[in-house]
Amino acid sequence: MFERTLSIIKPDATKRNLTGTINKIIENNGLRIIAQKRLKLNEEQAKKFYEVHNEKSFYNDLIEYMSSDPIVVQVLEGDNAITKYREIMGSTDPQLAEEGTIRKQVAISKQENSVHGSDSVENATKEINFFFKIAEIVG
Ligand code: IDP
Ligand code: MG
Repeated sequence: MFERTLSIIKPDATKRNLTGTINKIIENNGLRIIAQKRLKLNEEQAKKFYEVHNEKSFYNDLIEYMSSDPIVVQVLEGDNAITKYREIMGSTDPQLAEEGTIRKQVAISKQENSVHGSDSVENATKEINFFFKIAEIVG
């Protein structure tokens, strides 16, 4: 399936000037970056984006972290882009991430894990629309 997915380069990565490094990995794996914007989420926006996790113990920390520094929001396109990007990202916990994945190579911890990628067709559409509304990300 030819798909689009929503990617975020998270604050820990933008702070360490890793946008280019991560983009290189994305492109080397055959995904095309068709839209990209650097922005800073406020607390309310971060809460809305991660509202599915609002019952989790890590939710408050996650909101504080995601609104602490700028992020780079992207739309990626390609064959099976959603699943493919999840594979390129690696496991949520970088200690469990496979060799060659973004998280294995650059992530700091389970929270500061450098990237986000949509996990389903439905959520990809939802997340792309979310960032279109707040920042006119297109693609
Ligand atoms: P995912 O980003 O791999 O899809 P999710 O379970 O959807 O992982 O969690 C969303 C984000 O919340 C993670 O990427 C990470 O930044 C943070 N997170 C998830 N689990 C933990 C945890 O156990 N401790 C701290 N932060 C976590
Ligand atoms: Mg997730």
